[in-house]
Amino acid sequence: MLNKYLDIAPEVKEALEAGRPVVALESTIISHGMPYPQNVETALSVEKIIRDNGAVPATIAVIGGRLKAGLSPEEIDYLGKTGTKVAKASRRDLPVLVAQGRDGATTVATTMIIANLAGIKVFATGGIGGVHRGAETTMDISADLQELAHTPVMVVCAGAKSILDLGLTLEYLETNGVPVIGYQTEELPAFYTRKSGFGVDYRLDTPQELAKTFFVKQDMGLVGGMLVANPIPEEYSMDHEVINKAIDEAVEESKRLGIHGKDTTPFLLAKIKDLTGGDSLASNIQLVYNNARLAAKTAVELSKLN
Ligand code: PSU
Ligand code: MN
Repeated sequence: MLNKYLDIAPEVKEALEAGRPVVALESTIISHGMPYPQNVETALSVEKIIRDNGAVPATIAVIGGRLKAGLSPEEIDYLGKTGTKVAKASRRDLPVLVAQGRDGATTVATTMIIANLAGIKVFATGGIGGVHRGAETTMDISADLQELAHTPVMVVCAGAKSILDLGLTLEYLETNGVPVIGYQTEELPAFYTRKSGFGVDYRLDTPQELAKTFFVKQDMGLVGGMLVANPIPEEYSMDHEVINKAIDEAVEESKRLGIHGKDTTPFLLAKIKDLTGGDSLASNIQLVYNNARLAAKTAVELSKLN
């Protein structure tokens, strides 16, 4: 597809034109979600995992005001090294960054927008944004949820962190017609742990079923995306008490300091990492790998249907 603001990397373009599987990856997780150099190492390993599972990776970002679908290792290194000095780019930030020729690390929302422009249907990440705890007064609801309502991209995540109000996040997705699918589970995973106490809408057990469901959704002309929640592998999941204590403390501190707006999620993620002495980072990396594998396999199945 042609868009004058979009650059598709040659390898990604070739794959898309030939109908071969491609998986989109976000860049906020690189610049704002993990420290350097683990962020760059993880981003490059994720790309390799996608290739090993039969798809072409397309890491997405805004660089010099251009929407990029597919980055070079040098560009990934730049985003990781520059870290939080790269603007976190959600939907509302895009026009300013493009008009001013600036860089942006794309959130789930913005990665979905650019993936869709490029014609990429499957996207792997760690966790999505959602309805924050206390949103009934702060109104802090991630733009990721609205994007899932409108933009036809399948997002494979490890559920949502309990920095969010998971119950309200599920209600919001239901109202907006977004299917929430548990991969081999009936329960919404809570990112660092496999269980949250909240059920998902449907359980599907194979990449084929995920691909078929998403294909049919689009074929029916139903707008919007689909959320696949893939639990962290047992051996990397964290102790419920340890992680929930760290999350509660992080949420308390963010309230005390009056953190708000786009700073909330990165603040909480960094605080949780400090409080768990880096254990949460190791789990975070493994669940992203796990999602990359599932997304690549699903993209392979989807390419057989399209
Ligand atoms: N949740 C995580 N890790 C992340 C994010 C969320 O567990 O890195 C990032 C994603 O890029 C997500 C964004 O799209 O934070 C949501 O930010 P906000 O809540 O400001 O919309
Ligand atoms: Mn927010």
